[in-house]
Amino acid sequence: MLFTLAAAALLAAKGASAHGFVQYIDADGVRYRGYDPGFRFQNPAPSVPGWYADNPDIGFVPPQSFQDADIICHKSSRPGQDYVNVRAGSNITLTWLTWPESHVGPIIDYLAPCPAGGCTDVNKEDLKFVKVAQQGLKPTATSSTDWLKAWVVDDFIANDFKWTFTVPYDLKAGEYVLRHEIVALHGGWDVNGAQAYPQCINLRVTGGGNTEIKGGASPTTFYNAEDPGMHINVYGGLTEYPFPGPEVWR
Ligand SMILES: *[C@@H]1O[C@H](CO)[C@@H](O)[C@H](O)[C@H]1NC(C)=O
Ligand SMILES: [Cu+2]
Repeated sequence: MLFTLAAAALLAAKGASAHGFVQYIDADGVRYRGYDPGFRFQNPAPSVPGWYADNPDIGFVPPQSFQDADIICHKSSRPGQDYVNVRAGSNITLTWLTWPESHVGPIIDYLAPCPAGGCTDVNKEDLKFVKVAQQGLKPTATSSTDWLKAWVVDDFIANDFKWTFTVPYDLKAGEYVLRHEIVALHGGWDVNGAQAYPQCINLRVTGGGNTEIKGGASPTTFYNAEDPGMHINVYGGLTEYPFPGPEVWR
């Protein structure tokens, strides 16, 4: 009974806000689960590579929290207790539950190496991420493109909420945290209107080369409410987008 009520409440929240989280991760032919906010009603909760977040409303991290630990891997996050096994150079497909079409903005991927003990009990504040990939406006966007069609989020929705991340082919084998994030900018005309949806996933990378990730930083240093890529009006025929956060690694 309790489970049923709680699950129904969560479903209602999902329907009302229709935001998303990464539900599935596919890598080298194996499907893994992300952290589903509904796992809070399961005892024991499934052990998954996706990081726990206190996110029952499937919401976002606001600019007021951009310098707080919540921006690292979403609200009150804790490490995932499993890994996605993936070969260096492989594609990982991240499938979100859903995504609202109005929530245009960049889709960004970061990687941080975990210490010798792996990622499952890492202190998130110690993780140093580099930006590995970012996409925002479609290359075809012009000043007359409808704002809903100008962003890669439109392709992501058309592709059933799937996004591909390619593990660098020469990345040294080991354990990493993938920080995959969509920043929704439909409210970005207002200074605290941007919405960050970070999702963290533990990876165990095999094969690979000798390239180590160096020079990363904590996500608490990445963004400010006033960044031109955060405080931005997306309704005005944009042809260029100033990405927030660090430069893409190498
Ligand atoms: C990996 O994804 C990229 C970008 O989506 C694509 O160009 C490439 O063909 C994919 N590689 C494989 C092996 O599927
Ligand atoms: Cu929203």
